[in-house]
Amino acid sequence: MDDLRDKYIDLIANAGDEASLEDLRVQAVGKKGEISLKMRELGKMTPEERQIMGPKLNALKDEINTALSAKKEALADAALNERLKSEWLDVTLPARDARVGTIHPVSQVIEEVTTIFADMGFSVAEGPQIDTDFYNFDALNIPGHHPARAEMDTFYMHRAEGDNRPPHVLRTHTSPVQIRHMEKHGAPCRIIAPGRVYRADYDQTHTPMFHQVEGLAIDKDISMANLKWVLEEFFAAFFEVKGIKTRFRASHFPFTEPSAEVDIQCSWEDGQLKIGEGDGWLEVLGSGMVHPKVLQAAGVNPDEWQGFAFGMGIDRIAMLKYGIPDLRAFFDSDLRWLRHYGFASLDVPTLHGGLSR
Ligand code: 2NM
Repeated sequence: MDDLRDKYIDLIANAGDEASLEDLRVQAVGKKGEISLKMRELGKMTPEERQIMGPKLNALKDEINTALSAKKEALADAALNERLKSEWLDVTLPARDARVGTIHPVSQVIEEVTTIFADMGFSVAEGPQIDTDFYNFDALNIPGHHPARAEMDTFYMHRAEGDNRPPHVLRTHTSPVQIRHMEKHGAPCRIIAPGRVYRADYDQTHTPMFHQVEGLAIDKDISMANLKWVLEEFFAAFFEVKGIKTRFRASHFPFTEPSAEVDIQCSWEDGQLKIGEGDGWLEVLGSGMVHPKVLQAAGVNPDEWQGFAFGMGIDRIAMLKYGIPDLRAFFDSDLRWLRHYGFASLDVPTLHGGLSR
């Protein structure tokens, strides 16, 4: 009995985990364990022997059971301590660098342009990026045979055979927004239409999707003089140079008559472009008096109303203002580029605070 005791007490003390401890329990005090077998032998003993051996065996069984549960508890404690060690977390460690997103230069410039024109009483109009060829072309005095349609590198939407709806295109300019606005709200009006436009063209200076802002002012006595004032006011505010000069050159667009291309004053020294000074010129905008046929197509009586319109590329004026060299990088979603040229999200442009800081 002493051997049995020493054997199990020793084995229990050296058990490495709960599984081997359970094996030991079965081996010692389980139904067919060594102690149980010994207890069964009690039946073959004389009453005198049984009186001695019975309590001894029971005491041994108790002792082993006690050792088993003490060891089980010790093993569980050790396992918990191991886990706590490996799952330990220093909550006082500094957090990872906050990776804050930035506002894309195009979004920033749209906000700036909107702010400047809002101050002159213009509101923002929006419309679909997929539109019919009527709104994109016909209403703008660009009929089917007109070379401007071919020049536009238009993306046409696929049409299934038997589809009799009018052809749809990705808008090549935001002018259809202005047509829809006049149709719906009539005259007078003062709106700008910023947004995405599409032309099948891709090289150093062209991307198949780019951004445009067009403006439209219709009233009873609007003239080119109003156009010139509004544009000079805009350029002075946008490029943050007082008294910036503009140059109007006669041009031609189907949707305006007369038409003018507008340059802004600039200097180009030691490879440095400076806007609003010097005697160089940079073309930035197309404009003119809205063609009577365009007003007519939009349901505005040209005998009663007239107005000016203009259009310019947002991506291009963003490049000029913020010194961004490559247009194509605008749409690469390169995080390094976005962090470098992007704007803080709370740096909202205001006229009094300076449009950009
Ligand atoms: C330009 C140049 C000149 C223009 C015309 C119109 C509309 F819809 F009112 F007729 N919106 N924008 C316009 C005029 C656009 O972009 C170079």
